[in-house]
Amino acid sequence: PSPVLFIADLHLDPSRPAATRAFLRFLDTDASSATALFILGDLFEAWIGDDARPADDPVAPALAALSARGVPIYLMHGNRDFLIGDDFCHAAQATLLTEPTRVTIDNEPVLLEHGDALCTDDSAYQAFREQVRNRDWQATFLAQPIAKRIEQARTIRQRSGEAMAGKTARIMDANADAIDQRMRDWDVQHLIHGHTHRPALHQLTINGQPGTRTVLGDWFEQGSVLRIDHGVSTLETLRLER
Ligand code: OKV
Ligand code: MN
Repeated sequence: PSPVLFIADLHLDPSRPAATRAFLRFLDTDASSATALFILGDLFEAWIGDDARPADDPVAPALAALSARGVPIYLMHGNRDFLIGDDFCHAAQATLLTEPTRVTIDNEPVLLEHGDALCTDDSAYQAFREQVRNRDWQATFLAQPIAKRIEQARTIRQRSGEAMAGKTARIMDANADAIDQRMRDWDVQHLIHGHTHRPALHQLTINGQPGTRTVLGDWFEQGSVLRIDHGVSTLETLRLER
């Protein structure tokens, strides 16, 4: 059924209220007439645990309101909000998807993921990812008092900033072999992901057959929404008002 909407990399944060405002407006307008909404990671700029969610957070209630209007919401972790848990998903009335997830849209199998796992040229980042996506690391992190978590998050951010500074755009992009491998492994001709902040509709050949890789954009200067309507993909931009 159509239209299905996909977004990623909103990086919502109190420091950029325009993005949150645009997102809330999007939920009340475009998303309200969708068949489903998929959020493919990095909804939030940072997430240090569901128990640290601000009491006045407008996002979970707005998602729950959309869900109550009959639009199913599917949420995937990104590299910044991988600590989103069951409490948040319950508050948002969203279903957490594991990565990657294979869905059928307009009769076509499509693979969904955040996209950071495809950036295999960045081995330092992949080592970090392995560490923080580990159950024990997460349990240890979440067992700390919130003040300690904030402190550790600051250290992680600082380290990542330093590590990123010396990296080229190519190292941080999705690797063509990783894409090919993933699509073959999951037997799909279509892949949708975010993370690289390079919105595009790519045509490619997988297993000798035509395929597509759709990359969602971020919500920094404008919003980015993928609409699939009767098998036709459109990457739309949304204005962010000041
Ligand atoms: C990118 C690299 C991190 C290298 C985590 C709270 C948490 C922020 C975070 C922000 C930065 C990861 C998650 C990133 C590259 C690193 C580390 C090393 C070598 C928390 C707030 F989990 F503690 F709650 N971060 N990112 N590194 O941008 O993906 O490249 S990151
Ligand atoms: Mn990301």
